[in-house]
Order: sequence, then structure tokens, then C-alpha cells
Amino acid sequence: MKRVLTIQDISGIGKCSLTEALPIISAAGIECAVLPTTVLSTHTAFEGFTFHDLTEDMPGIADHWAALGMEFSSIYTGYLGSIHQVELVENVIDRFRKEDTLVVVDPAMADNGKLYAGFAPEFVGAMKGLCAKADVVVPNITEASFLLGEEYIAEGYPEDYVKRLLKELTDLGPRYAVLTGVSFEDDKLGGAAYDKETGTYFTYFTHKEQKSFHGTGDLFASALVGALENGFSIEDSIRIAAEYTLAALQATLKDPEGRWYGVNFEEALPTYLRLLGKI
Ligand code: PXL
Repeated sequence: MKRVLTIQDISGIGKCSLTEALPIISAAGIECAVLPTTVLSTHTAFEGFTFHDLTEDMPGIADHWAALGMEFSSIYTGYLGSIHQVELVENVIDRFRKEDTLVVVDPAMADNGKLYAGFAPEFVGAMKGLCAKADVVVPNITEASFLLGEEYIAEGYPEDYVKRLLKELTDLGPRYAVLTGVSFEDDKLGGAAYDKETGTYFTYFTHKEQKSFHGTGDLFASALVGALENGFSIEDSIRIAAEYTLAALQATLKDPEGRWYGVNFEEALPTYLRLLGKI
């Protein structure tokens, strides 16, 4: 049986990182092991969040799994709380990676042209090192521009800009780069990807809702991992993740009690299962 190991924080309220990855990957029919890196009261867009660093617990957890002979078909990393944690995650990857283990890195650290609260510029260099170990990286355009030292262009960029970011991301190491939140037309939003082994560039767009929400990047990456683990190609996995993200956004927008801090990914789970061909 497949088993994904996901390494990211748990934000008690906020619908992001582990509170999305765990239910989404489980819904995809895949066992989801978790290595929590930090416990926060909420995600960092709330004022006054608490932050409990679990760095000291991480090596012991990994040691125990190694002693048990645990194996993982994928290792999927998201938000990490410090440079030291990034280094520990690199060790976990080195330790548990087998020839066919898929390493997916979402360098969750920035959006809308800015690093998330709490990250110093030095964090970017550490995350770049982690991306070098990945088979697949899944940044948004802000994260890609930070990682590559490229200019951040919020909108109206030419397709060549996206192609250049993708190519440079794969130059860091990964076979596949998947850029999220890409838009060339006002009413279309989606992902663009590059496979450096075949030299293939591809895009997938859905209808663009004009409002954006927290947690869509984590939702997209988790859904992508779930689809890949179900044997879908990278192109199909991007399509499935994009369609599920749109369904979750639309469920949020139509809910009169929609919560500002996260998307209604729960109500859209049947759409994800249909896209995976499970129902
Ligand atoms: O969704 C990315 C994310 C994950 N974890 C924490 C965050 C954020 C985005 O703000 O604050 C703690």
C-alpha cells in the first residue's frame, strides 16, 4: 500500500498545511503519515498566533520510524518554521528516500509578493536547498520569484516569464516544476508546468473567481500528491488539483457563512473523488 509522509505545521484554525493535507490525501485513498513541524493556534494571517516549535522532536520521530522499517512512496513537504527545520527535513528525505520515492516540495513561504510573517530573507536560501532535492516543486509565482531572485510580476506577465521561471526552477534540481496561480487572461486561472526530462511545457486553466483565499496552495499541492499517488500523470494530476481547487473556491463563495481564513475544501471533496474516478 502506498504511504505518503507529509511534513508541515499544524495550524489549529485556518484550514491549511496538515489540516488540509491529511484529510485530502486520506480521501484520495492513501495512507498519510505526518511529521508535524510546528503547532500554531492559527495560521500566520491571524493576529497574535501562538507558535510552538517541534524541531527537537523531529529527529526522535524519524529514528523511531527508521527502527520500525517504515517506507514512504512519497514525501511531501509544505510550510516549515525555521532554517533548522529545513535542514532536518533534508535529513529525513536522505534517510527515507528510495529509488522510486517521489519527493514533492511546496516551498510554502510567501504570497502576493511578500514572505509570510516570521520569515527572514535568509529562509529563502534554505528553501532553495530543499527544492534542489525535490522531484516536483509546487511554488506560486511569488515563491518562485523569491527562490530564483527574479522580479515578481503580479499580473499581466507574458507567457515567456512563466516559462523562464519554470525552466529555472528545474535547473535547481527537480524534474518537474509546477507553478500555481498562473493567469494570462482575466477570467482564467490555473497551473503551468515543465518536465525537464521530456522538455514538455503544459498549462491547465479553469474559470477564475475574483476573490482569493488562504490555503488554496496547500489544497492544490495536497490534491496533486493524492492524484500522483493514484497513478495519474503529472498533467492529469494538475488538471484534477486545479478543478478541485476551483470547486472548493466556489463552495466557499456560495456559503453565506464562508470563512475568510480558508476554503471550503470539505464540501468539494466529492468533486475530488469524482475527478479521481473513485465515485
Ligand atoms: O498555507 C500556507 C501556510 C501554512 N502554514 C502556516 C501559514 C501559511 C500561510 O500563511 O501561516 C502556519
